[in-house]
Amino acid sequence: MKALEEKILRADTLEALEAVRVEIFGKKGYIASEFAKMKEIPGPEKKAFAEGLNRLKAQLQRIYDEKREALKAEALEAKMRAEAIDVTLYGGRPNKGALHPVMETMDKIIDYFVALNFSVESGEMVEDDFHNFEALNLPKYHPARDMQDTFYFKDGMLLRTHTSPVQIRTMKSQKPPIRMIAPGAVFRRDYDLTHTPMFHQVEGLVVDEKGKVSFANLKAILTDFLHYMFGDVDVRFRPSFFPFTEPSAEVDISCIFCGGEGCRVCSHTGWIEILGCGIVDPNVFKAVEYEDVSGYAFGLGVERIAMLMHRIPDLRSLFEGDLRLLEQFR
Ligand code: 2U9
Repeated sequence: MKALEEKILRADTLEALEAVRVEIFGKKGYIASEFAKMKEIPGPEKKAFAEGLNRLKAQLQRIYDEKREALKAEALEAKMRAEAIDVTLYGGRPNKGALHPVMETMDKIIDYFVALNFSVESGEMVEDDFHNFEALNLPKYHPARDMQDTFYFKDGMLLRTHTSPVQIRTMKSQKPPIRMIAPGAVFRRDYDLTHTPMFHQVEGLVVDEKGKVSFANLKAILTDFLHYMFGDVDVRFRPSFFPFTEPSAEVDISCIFCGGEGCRVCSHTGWIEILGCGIVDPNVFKAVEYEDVSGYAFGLGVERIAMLMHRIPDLRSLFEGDLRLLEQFR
């Protein structure tokens, strides 16, 4: 019997103990086979034999139960040791986010005009033909409406190609005078070093009684704005064309990289184009049924300005969500 007892005590894992249990207490185990011998025991001795066997079984069972409890406790102990967490260990600090350089630039632009009492208006990104094109003096068959440049939906709606529909809707819902900017995302089918299918614009519009708003006002405010954005730069207005303004101009600043000497960034011209502007075309006022007013408007691409301010060579890198780029703008 000592041998069986030893077997139980020597089991060093719950699995090993289970094997021993089957060997001793199982259907074909030692105890069962001993009871099977009963039928060969002569009648008078049966009782004593059975009693002895039951005693033995109870004794082994007790040793087994104790051993099992001990092994279970050991296994639990080991599991807890393996899974222990030292809550006092230093865990590092959570990564703090930061404004995306495009949003930071947009905020800086918005701040300037808010300080001058411009309202900040917004609208929908899905627009109709009237608000995105027709009302802006871009009639049917104008090349800017080309499928090549504009994302159209099947029902004729489109993704706005500029924020100008916001100005149209603002003029339709408010009376002059209007001093507003429209910052937001716009969409064009374009993808290369300096173009992405989605980018951000800030456009501005000032409308007042005829004669109260002049090209001189426009020149003054935009020159001051560009000094606010870029510091001590030269500013020049160059005649240009936009369907929604007449006359129109493009505005350049002296190159912030070479100071006007000429370098690769400014294509050796000494100047960098920064925004477009003009006096609102009378056809635009006709479309919104405004009479006896004059106004000026301007527009700029936010990514382009962010690229210049941060010397980012490829516009697409602003939209890849690569933390190695974004971490440089903390
Ligand atoms: C209304 C009337 C006039 C908005 C204007 C520009 C000139 C312009 C470009 C700058 C870079 C677009 O993002 S860009 O490619 N914009 O040059 N935008 S005038 O004129 C308006 C807008 C709305 C009702």
